[in-house]
Amino acid sequence: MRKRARAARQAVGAKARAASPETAQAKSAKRAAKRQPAPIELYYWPTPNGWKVSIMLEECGLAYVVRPVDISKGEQFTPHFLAISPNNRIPAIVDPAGPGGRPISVFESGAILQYLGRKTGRFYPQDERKRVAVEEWLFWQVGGLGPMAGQANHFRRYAPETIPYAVARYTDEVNRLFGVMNTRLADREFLAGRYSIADMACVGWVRLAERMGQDLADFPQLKRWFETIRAREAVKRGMGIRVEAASAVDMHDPKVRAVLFGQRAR
Ligand SMILES: N[C@@H](CCC(=O)N[C@@H](CS)C(=O)NCC(=O)O)C(=O)O
Repeated sequence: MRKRARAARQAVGAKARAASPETAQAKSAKRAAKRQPAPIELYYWPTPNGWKVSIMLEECGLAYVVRPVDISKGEQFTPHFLAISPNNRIPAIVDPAGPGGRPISVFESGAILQYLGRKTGRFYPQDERKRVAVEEWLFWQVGGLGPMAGQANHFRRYAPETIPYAVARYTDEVNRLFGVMNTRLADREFLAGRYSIADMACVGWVRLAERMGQDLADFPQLKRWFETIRAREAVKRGMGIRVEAASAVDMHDPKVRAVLFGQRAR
């Protein structure tokens, strides 16, 4: 008799469990979690270098989580971050599903863009001629536009005293580089023909043209290119990632300046 009652209770319990919507949801969430690869970790701060990678992740529809690195507080020097990015610079990524299914970390924005391009087969053509064109403009950005624009920004906005020679030197150089892009874009829609990681690398720097003393009205082809790219939904999302602490950074604060400027070998 007792046996029968226990069996009946068990049957009711099993039925209740099967019917419970929470249990079904939990089960399907577990199944989905198993199917979905773990997200890529993006070590990020909202700057033109950070945007390159957030744009690419958005363009490719890859799952990712943002790990803010507050470079104004020195978080780029933590052992954890240096193990991923030994140059103490953002951006960097950790892809848990790297080659061979094992995690991989990548630093340097250009290397990250190439890695994600190879991983997804998107925005980085396999055809050798097309790939060379993308690489030419990608390296042009990481070796030229980025550093020159960075120095122009520094001497125009952050130097403790105005050094006219340095201001003119870097402002002119950015002007020259914008001119190179403008000419390149006269007979093609994007830098390497089709929209690619080379365009993603450049767009954040063009967005901040004014800070580098440039007026996009002087570069009509570049302006057209910029407006086309900026209108893309993925680009809006990628450049729109907010980090609360970043908007509160005061570049005149001596503590912030001590972290960011005058860095020497450690
Ligand atoms: N060549 C590097 C440059 C990256 C870079 O300069 N990142 C800046 C932010 S835009 C940074 O992390 N600065 C931290 C610091 O100066 O300590 C790349 O392309 O990834």
